[in-house]
Amino acid sequence: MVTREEIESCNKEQMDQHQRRYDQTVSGMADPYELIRKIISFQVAIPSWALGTGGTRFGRFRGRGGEPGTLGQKIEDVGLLHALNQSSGAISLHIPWDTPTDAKSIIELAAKQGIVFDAVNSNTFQDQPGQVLSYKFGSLQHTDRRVRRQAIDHNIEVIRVGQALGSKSLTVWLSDGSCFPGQLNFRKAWQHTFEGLKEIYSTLPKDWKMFIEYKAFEPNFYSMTVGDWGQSYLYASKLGSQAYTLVDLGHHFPGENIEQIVSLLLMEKKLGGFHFNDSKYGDDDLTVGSINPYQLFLIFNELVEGMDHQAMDHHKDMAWMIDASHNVKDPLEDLLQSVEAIMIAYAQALIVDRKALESAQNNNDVGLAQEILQAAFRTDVRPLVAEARRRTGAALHPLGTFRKLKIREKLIQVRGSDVVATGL
Ligand code: RM4
Ligand code: MN
Ligand code: MN
Repeated sequence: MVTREEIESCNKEQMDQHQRRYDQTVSGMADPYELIRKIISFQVAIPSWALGTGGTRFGRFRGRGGEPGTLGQKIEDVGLLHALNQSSGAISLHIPWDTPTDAKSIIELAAKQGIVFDAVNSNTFQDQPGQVLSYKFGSLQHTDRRVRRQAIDHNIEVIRVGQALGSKSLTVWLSDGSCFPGQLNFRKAWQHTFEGLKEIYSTLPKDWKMFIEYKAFEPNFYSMTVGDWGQSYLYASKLGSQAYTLVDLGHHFPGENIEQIVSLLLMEKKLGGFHFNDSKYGDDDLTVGSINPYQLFLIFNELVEGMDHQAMDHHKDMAWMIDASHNVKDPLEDLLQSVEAIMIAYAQALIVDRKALESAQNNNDVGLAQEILQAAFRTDVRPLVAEARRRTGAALHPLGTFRKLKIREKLIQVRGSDVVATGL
């Protein structure tokens, strides 16, 4: 669908302008090559459910078409993104939305595109056709032990699916909770959930991690059984060293200090995974960096600081994923924008003058500390990120190249305009 030559020829047209901007950006930087090296190795997984047009509880509008109708086509889509940016070399599957029927051929297809399998995600927040018992009143928290059993078995099955693909982690996001006061005994709900997680955890292969994702509200609106980082941390720390908290940016109340949460979880070695998106009022899974890029930068600032403090590998020691839903934009364009926003915030965090910041903090020089952070945030690092892409054979401008090469039009030609991808 897109070749290296096509990308290169688009790059060629933009090369003069790029070179000028790049020279200017790196002129004052001590070691731009080290920055470029880090940017190149940073990879963000794409969730299998984000490749189609999403909807809201008020319905779903048609997308432009050409959406992936099969898991194979979803992998092709991630391959397209990866060809354009060389930064999204992984896919995260949601089971049962994207259960592979033939693991071997799926692995081969992914390998051809340079794609690996990131965390597998279980789904006990919906009833599936033919499912025996309903999750209407929760899954692992349920008052009926048979429903709990069904949810535990599903998670164990998801681990098995992931093992066949080479995944190394399971993400458990539970929608369990209650909609009205009095509906739930909080303590029993917590204990049931913990018992279930414990059983799932006990089947985890030794080289796997388990991520407990929290969410402040929705679909339950009065209480969530894994509602905040404190609850997630409690489960994860009681479970053991293979269990971690997963932070999804959209799962907080407006105004929450997510960067502080990140910092403390890293301190406790309990931050395992990350779901990127943006939101203004609640979890609306908007394009990363579209509403509050400064917050994204502040979060990355803590991530880099905390990971460096523990000598963690920025890429390998954390599961990075986009978790978004696209109601009005082309999903592939939206994902390209999200990855770009992540790489920009990451690069900005890398150029924070850490020594100067530490000394400003020690001297309680509040004004200077702010200046230092904002100096990094206000640096236009886009040419640096573009250069990292160029060096790996990707596009200087992924979105522009996607449009120029008419990739969506080609997908519509091949797949038609009526296919609807599984997912949200
Ligand atoms: C949830 C949560 C999970 C995601 C589902 C689709 O809000 O963010 O990570 O798998 O949505
Ligand atoms: Mn999520
Ligand atoms: Mn979410």
